[in-house]
Amino acid sequence: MWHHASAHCRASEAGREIPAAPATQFAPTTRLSGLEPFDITPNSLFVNVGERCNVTGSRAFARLIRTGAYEQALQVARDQVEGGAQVLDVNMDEGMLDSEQAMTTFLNLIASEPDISRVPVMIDSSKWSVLEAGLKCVQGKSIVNSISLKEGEEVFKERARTVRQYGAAMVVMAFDENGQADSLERRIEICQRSYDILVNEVGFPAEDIIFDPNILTVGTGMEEHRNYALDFIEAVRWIKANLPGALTSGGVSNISFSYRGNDVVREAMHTSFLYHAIRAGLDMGIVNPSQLGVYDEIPKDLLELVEDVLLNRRPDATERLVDFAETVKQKDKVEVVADAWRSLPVAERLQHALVRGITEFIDEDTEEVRQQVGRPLEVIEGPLMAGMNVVGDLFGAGKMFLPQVVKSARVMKKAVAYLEPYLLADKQGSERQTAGKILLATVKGDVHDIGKNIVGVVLACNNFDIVDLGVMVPLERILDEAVKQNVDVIGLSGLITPSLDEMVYVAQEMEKRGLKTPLLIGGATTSRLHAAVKVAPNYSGPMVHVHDASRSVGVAASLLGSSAETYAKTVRDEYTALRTDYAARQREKSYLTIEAARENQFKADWETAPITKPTFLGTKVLDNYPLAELAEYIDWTPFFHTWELKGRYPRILEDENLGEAATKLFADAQALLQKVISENLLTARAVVGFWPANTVGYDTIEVYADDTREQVSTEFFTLRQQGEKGPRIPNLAFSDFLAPKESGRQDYIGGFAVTAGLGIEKLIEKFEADHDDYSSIMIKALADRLAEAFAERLHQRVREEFWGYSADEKLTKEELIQEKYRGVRPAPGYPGCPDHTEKITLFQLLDADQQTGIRLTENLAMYPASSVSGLYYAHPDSRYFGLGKIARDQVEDIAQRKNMPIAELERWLSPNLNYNPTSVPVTAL
Ligand code: B12
Repeated sequence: MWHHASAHCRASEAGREIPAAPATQFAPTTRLSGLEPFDITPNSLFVNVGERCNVTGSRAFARLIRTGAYEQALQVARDQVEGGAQVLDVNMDEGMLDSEQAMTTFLNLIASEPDISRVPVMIDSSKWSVLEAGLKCVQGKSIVNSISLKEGEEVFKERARTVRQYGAAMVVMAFDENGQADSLERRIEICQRSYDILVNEVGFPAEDIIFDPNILTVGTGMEEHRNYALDFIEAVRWIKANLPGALTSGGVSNISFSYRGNDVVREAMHTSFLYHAIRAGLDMGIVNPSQLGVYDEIPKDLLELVEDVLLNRRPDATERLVDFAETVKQKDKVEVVADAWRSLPVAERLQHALVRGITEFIDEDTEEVRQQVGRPLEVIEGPLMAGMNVVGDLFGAGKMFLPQVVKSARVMKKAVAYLEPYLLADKQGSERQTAGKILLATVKGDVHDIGKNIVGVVLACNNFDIVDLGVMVPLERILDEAVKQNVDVIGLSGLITPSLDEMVYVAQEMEKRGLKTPLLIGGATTSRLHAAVKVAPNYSGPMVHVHDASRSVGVAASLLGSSAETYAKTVRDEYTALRTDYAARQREKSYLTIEAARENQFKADWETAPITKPTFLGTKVLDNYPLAELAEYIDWTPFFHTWELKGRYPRILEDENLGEAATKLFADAQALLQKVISENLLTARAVVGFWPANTVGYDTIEVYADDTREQVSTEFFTLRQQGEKGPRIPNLAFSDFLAPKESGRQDYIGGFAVTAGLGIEKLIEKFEADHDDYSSIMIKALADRLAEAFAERLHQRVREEFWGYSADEKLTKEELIQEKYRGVRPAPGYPGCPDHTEKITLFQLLDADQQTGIRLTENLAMYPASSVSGLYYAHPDSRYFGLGKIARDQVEDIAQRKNMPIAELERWLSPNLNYNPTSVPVTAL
């Protein structure tokens, strides 16, 4: 605790009263802090409070906040701190804003920028709720600005106590039940009364009270305003003499409001006013440092006119200053750029901007280099690439993390975009020396591209030239483009299992066309094993599976480097060994026949099993689902994984190594998420349904048209584990969790499809047009999180409300994420139900395409990408499991029940087959 010097202590020991020790006398010190402590003593110099993070005082700042441009808003804060602000005033009072939220968001963002949050914050609002919202997020000891007697003594005391509880100092305005003090007498009366209540009744430390005796505007032409400046100055003098320990402050720019638009006059007024007020004892003030000059440097004629007004020295002072104001030309004031790095040589500035991901000055710096070096290409190959090499090295050495690298890439892209017209105009050609040209594509039928895009950015940062063909790219197009653009490497990406085969087809076609281009395989479902077993035998050229973005650079460089051949051969040998080993292990594994597996099914006690009838049968659509509600259900851990920051949220924010990068990333995510929520930039929509259903013949689920159960409307086919199990371990299928028809129990199954990605294209387009991969990846990652959160929230509502079998379930968000509830929602494609084709039945039942706008691609991925669909089982023992491999007898059996050619089903299930289907075009195993 920072406090408290004069507290006296009363200990009671064995019932004996110890007399209070006499209060020690200290010179009162006001101790504030951001990340660093900040003391104000009677000997301290005037304290500057930066005023520009104020939506009421700065139109530019208001616009940044309204449009969610928090990154630039942070720059405003940073500029002030770097320009010498010792405290940062933050004010979000604007009718169009959700001020509590804006305050919270901005303060949280500041907290993750140590170069800003090192100084204390002044939380500034006329609304108590906003002040409290602010108090909840600031670190260190802040200042609340302000409370007053306006709403009476009780409210005043209560708020003061709350401020005290939060351990903050506070500004007290000279305002009471009768209004704002506008004369010296009223100022004195209110400040004295406030002080007495605070110090004597509330026990508020005097040195934490900062009086603001109202700086009001002079030079308005109104007689009664003429003494305002003097009254303020005299009030300060009185407070310092009569209210021991208390500090004084004020909003300085108010004084000159009538001269808005004339910075020369305003600057002189602020400078002179402060000069006099500080001499009277003013401790701090909310100021714009760029509107402050040096008292002695104010031209004498101007100073005289200004002081005539401020000190109320002549009746015609205002008119004389107005006349003069019209004659002074605006001084050409160059915006003072506070950041020290701006004075470095331009190449170093570029490097600084690249490493730090600062886009603000990139155009002007790029232009400066261009003028110096002449040729635009040399700008890229010289200082820009030099900067990016530093980024690449830092990333490689683990000193920079993926989100920072993606931000660096954004700076680079903007610089290159700036140079684009010059490159085109440069007649001597602008073919850049790169490390190689790499084509990237998400294969046909797959919609996910976050992973691929990240890889693209990381490779581009390392001077590879990227040709990105996007998502759902048919193999013909991939290969035609590869040839046409003469690429050095082809990289394929995929999220779902059907994409694995798609990649095999690409490899086969490359072989057929006689290509020798190195092939990279990546994406969530791919693996070294898949590459070794399925891809390698189909392609004689170099081929490598790449686990993640950080490894992509090393692999690409090896494939194109001087020892490329040796490298490719090493990988090929490795894959051959892997394949042989895999085949041997497969032979060792024992599988049951499907009949035996069924015999060993999970047997629930269907006589006693609780079954609840859903509150409705058929479907229900939830359109335009409130995003703010979904945001609360986000599981953030996978979000960090997306950005290759591996760790659990929230602990990751404190992690010694990753903490700083994670905190920054999280702040950026929060800012964008708030913008998405407040401007409704994404639409979330879901359809949920329940149907009467029973299991028949172990693995088929009959869905009935209505509760008479006379007509079967459709069937789901579940897959059963066939690997041999230990004693009393069942061979599971999801159908085990639904009452068999012969049990006589009438059971129900549920289904859902949710998306949070409607409307995302527009946003992505905008970000990409702005060369902003960082935000483009960010919005996709957020939409994915919202989709998953939607699935979680909907499942909760299903249990509690729509199906209602756990009507009084009360779980915390953590318990939800840990799935401590009854029932499961397996999604086709997940390990227990890898058959994506069941999605077709599900979509028909839900009429999902029509009801939600989610479309299925030819490989049964859902578009928009941020979508999830699945079934609901309610049995208390229902659980998730992995299917493992299955044998041909089961595949034949289902193919027959599904009425699907066996070869087709084998294609869909290929990663799960324990045999080598002749129909799958894989040449060797
Ligand atoms: C997050 C997630 C989701 C999110 C978002 C998906 C996304 N952004 O990719 C949501 C909730 C939307 C989702 C939905 C679904 N998912 Co999902 N999902 C995942 C999860 C947990 C993480 C994937 C991820 O985002 N990783 C982060 C990104 C950055 O990594 P990445 O894409 O893998 O990319 C990295 C590397 O792979 C590599 N890389 C990627 N591409 C390339 C290309 C090249 C050339 C190179 C060199 C490298 C490279 O570098 C990247 C960066 O490091 C995985 C499980 C897992 N742990 O992988 C399941 C997983 C991918 N999902 C799965 C499934 C089944 C689905 C659904 C079909 C479920 C359903 N029925 O609703 C849907 C399909 C969605 C659709 N649109 O069709 C399965 C897929 C397996 C299968 N049988 O198909 C997985 C594997 C889960 C599982 N164990 O079953 N999913």
